[in-house]
Amino acid sequence: AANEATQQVDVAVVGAGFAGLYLLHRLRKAGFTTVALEEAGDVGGTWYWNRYPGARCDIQTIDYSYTFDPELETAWTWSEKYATQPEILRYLGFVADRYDLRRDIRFRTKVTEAKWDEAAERWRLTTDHGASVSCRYYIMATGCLSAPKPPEIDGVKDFEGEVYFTGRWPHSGVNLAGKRVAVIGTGSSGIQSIPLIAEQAAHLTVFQRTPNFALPAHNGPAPDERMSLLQGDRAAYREQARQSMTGVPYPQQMAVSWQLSDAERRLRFEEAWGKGDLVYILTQLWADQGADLDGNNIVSDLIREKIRAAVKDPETAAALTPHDHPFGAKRPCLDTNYYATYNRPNVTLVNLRQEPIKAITADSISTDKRSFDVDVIVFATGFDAMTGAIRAVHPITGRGGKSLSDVWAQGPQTYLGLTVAGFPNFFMITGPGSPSVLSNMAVSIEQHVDWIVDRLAALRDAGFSTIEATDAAQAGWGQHMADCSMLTLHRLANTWYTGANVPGKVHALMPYTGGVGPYRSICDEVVSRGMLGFKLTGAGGAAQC
Ligand code: NA7
Repeated sequence: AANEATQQVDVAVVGAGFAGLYLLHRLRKAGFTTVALEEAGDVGGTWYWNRYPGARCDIQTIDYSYTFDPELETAWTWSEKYATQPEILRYLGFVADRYDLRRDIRFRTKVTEAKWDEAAERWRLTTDHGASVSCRYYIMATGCLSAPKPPEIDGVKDFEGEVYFTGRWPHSGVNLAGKRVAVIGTGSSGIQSIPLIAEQAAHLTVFQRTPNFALPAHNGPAPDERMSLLQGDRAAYREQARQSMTGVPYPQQMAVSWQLSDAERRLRFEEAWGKGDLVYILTQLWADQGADLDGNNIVSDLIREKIRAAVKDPETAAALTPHDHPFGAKRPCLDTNYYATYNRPNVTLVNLRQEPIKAITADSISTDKRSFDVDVIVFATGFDAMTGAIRAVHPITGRGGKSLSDVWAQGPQTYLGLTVAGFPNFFMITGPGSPSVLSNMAVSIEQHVDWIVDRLAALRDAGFSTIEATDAAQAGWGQHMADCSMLTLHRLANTWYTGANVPGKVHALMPYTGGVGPYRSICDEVVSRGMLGFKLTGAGGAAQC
């Protein structure tokens, strides 16, 4: 039974990042009462937490922006091609103020449990404050890279120096001047922060397990050609992004690698390298680069050449050169001076493939060959991606007392990445099974939010009170996911896309690899075919589609 502390709303949203903010805005406009529950002290999600030196978005900011309100688009001007974390956080704060969203957000409030009440047809969310929320619909907007992974290295607790996680960087900042610093991890967070840490620290030792492909960001003003495309016809530019494979408006390449001469391929590659654009180099060289190993090897080799040219010491260059995965199968990084940083006299690279970490003591990190005295350890060791933040609400109990953790014991199962069979009126934004992390998140978030809010409004207007994916639809989506995954190279790398970075996590390629535009068409088709794959109940009748 509801107690006095229970807040009653139509829709509860968990998270006040890029997704949660837009959800609040849309839900309100659609006439739903709503509250967002946010663990952080303010809006921003990823951009609230990840304050490490050098943190930036590596999708161009003209593309990594809300598009739902043309007036908002012109009210905000980005200062750079790739904005820094503080600027993106200011943007999200600006959006929260402009649409007066903070009044419906409860900050410093963590959702600890969620339970579907079958009789009342409502979700009940418990928070760490003890107060609970009763809602008709429960939406997780908790992000894909928001649950930091524990360091998993023996002796971390014995270390008596300073310890930082890039994903939980202190808001007061960190002074590394004159200190001996260790960075563990060379994904995007490591690659962005290492050059800046090296400038401050007395000495920086980088502990690398797997080298990553990184491309120069060439940051600066937004490129004229992209700006004039956007400003020339904003609506068309945004529409092309929505229909594209990645959420950034680039055309599908038609030429395959073997149709091009060596000289033509090199020309295309050099042009792409000069642009400093991850999506461009991932999609615009030749059509087979992301789907076929032969086409991929050509670009991988060209990047390896660049790494060797940038790093003076051949042994260090060799250690920094990826050979274990196709380019793009693991999330590549954008960098500013990353490889050149290893030419500095105060930087040492430790290749953990050759000398694994044996122990961390009170003041050192030792491998089986050497010991390094350090004052500070920075863990840039990544996240329990895509499912970590969802499963952090535990248990999420659906129909018949089933818990989401049990249902996902063999890997996440969803319908469209948006819903789970057995969990009525429960939705996820950029959940496993959606394009999410293989796309420009801004475009995917808007598509998910629009689809969900439009459906909730339509169901309400038709008199339905519950919506739930059918088992058959969910199994079908799983099969389609598996089929699509055979068409790209993502399955060939051990990454956070597959869960391989978290010990014990089930190995399954979590994002949908079929592309943003095709995914949108499928979601729209589900609607035009009478909510295909969903069971609806309520006073409006019962429908099994
Ligand atoms: P990532 O990309 O998951 O990178 C984490 C890095 O930390 C990666 O190099 C890992 O090596 C390394 N790692 C993780 N655990 C360990 C242990 N125990 N020992 C040594 N090294 C370890 O996370 P990021 O935060 O950099 O980036 C996440 C995403 O944010 C990024 O892709 C963009 O989409 C934005 P591994 O490769 O697993 O061998």
